[in-house]
Amino acid sequence: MITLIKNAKNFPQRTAVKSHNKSYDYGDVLKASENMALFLLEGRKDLQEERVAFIVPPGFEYVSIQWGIWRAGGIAVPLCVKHPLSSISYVLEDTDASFLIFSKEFERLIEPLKNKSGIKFIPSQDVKKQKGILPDIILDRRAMILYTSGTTGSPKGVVTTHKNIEAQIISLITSWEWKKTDHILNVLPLHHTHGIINVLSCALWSGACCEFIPEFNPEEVFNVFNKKEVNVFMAVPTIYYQLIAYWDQLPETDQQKIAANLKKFRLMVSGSAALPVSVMEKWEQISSHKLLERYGMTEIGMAISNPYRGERKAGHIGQALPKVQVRITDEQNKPVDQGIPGEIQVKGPNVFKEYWNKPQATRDAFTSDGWFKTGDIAIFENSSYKILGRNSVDIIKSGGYKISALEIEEVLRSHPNIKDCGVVGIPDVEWGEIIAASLVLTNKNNVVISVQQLKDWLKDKLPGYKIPRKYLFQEELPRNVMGKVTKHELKKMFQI
Ligand code: MLC
Ligand code: AMP
Repeated sequence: MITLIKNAKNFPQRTAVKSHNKSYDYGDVLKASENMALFLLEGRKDLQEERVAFIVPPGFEYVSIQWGIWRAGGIAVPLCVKHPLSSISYVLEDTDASFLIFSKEFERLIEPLKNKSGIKFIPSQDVKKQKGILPDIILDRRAMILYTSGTTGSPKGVVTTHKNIEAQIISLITSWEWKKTDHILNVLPLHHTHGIINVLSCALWSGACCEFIPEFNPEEVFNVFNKKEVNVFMAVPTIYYQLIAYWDQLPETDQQKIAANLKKFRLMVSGSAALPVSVMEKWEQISSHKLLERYGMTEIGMAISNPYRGERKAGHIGQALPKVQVRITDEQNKPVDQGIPGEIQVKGPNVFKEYWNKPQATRDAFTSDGWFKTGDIAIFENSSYKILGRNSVDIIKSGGYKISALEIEEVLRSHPNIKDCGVVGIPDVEWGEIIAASLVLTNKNNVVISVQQLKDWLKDKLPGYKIPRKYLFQEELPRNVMGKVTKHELKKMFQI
């Protein structure tokens, strides 16, 4: 049986979830997820890994649906609540989803999809009490597909099995000493591993409480902290940056109240992007906590972490987590000596099964002896790993989101007045990187396009966080002798 479910049966009366001003215990989650599972099964024995996409706000409903899909033997495909229709449609088609479960907030958004054949549309409020028997799910089965951007155009579906997910959870529970008395606030999106595994699933595995607010907002976060229940917090560096900026402008009495509450936390973690040393230091001044920085990826969960007990080094990501093998290699996939930079490669039960329906991409992602190639460049020095960069300029990390420059270029090129374009990430202390686009326009009918018109045009083609924030209009793009756009040159042009 899926261990998350088995564990929950041990503490039915403990509070599992707080959302929308209500508390739900583990018994409530078990009941609601059982109803969901039986509703999906409609008398069948097992969903046999059918894909079930769902789009609901963060909270009790999300958890019940996710667990319900797992208990019915389906593959959970959580959708981003901020994605435009085109991105949602892409995921539904790519996964060949059999179901789309949606709450009423999304009814209008998904309306145009309803003519798609082969998908059953389920309003979440239609799921009622059911009776029946649930299948026994073996852990080798596929459990979830999360979408991640890569160096090849469109996002790829990362498939994890229940075994992968359990390995990812257990290594964090052990290393960060999760307890059933913990109470975490989840402000992260629930279509990515950080929010789903590190925050939600670790809490629920432990019998702890996971509290949700509808979306990240610094004032709301501090309001919740001031209720003095939350003792664990995890976020991307951009969120810490924005919390600091908000705290900075508060009256001194409010600042002191927040600082006193933060001091009592058990653990505060940063990850998904490099934590600037300035942010780490300022947060320590406010909260008296040295943030625990860790490193991970959708395909592997978490791999490397600073210690829970012991020295947390600024600018470093720490050591390999339990049961996760990590090595640094050269371009021939040969391990390098300590102190030499190279690619981080990872092996272990935490590593994903495959990219959905992309056997070649899956093969390309691994060495011949089974190590996953992360594409991140690091060095191991003074007993700790330190990230130095990435081996592709076409991957951008902004606000903790991984973004493919190529995907954005492809969309921009479909604009009737754009002849050519180059997209790059520009370093930024708040966002990690800011997306910047250089455009060569066609002179068709002497049309001039404004940045605002472009942003409006992009809005229904790309999620907000993939829309470039900086633009440069050029006669031509910088290219090397082979004719390839020189992205490093382009980056410099934005930084002048
Ligand atoms: C938003 N804005 C941006 C931006 N995103 N500006 C520059 N770059 C970006 N990427 C601007 C908007 O234009 C808007 O400005 C304002 O910020 C608010 O927009 P928003 O859409 O409301 O943003 P918000 O929801 O506040 O998003 C910020 C955020 C979000 C930090 C909360 O980016 C976020 O949730 N990030 C976490 C992503 C995550 O979970 N990644 C983990 C992946 S897993 P204006 O002027 O219009 O008001 C992984 C593995 C691992 O990486 O290791 O964990
Ligand atoms: P994603 O594909 O969204 O899961 O993003 C994974 C990527 O985030 C990794 O490949 C790294 O590039 C980056 N990342 C995660 N944690 C850190 C960190 N602590 N420091 C620097 N980069 C990080």
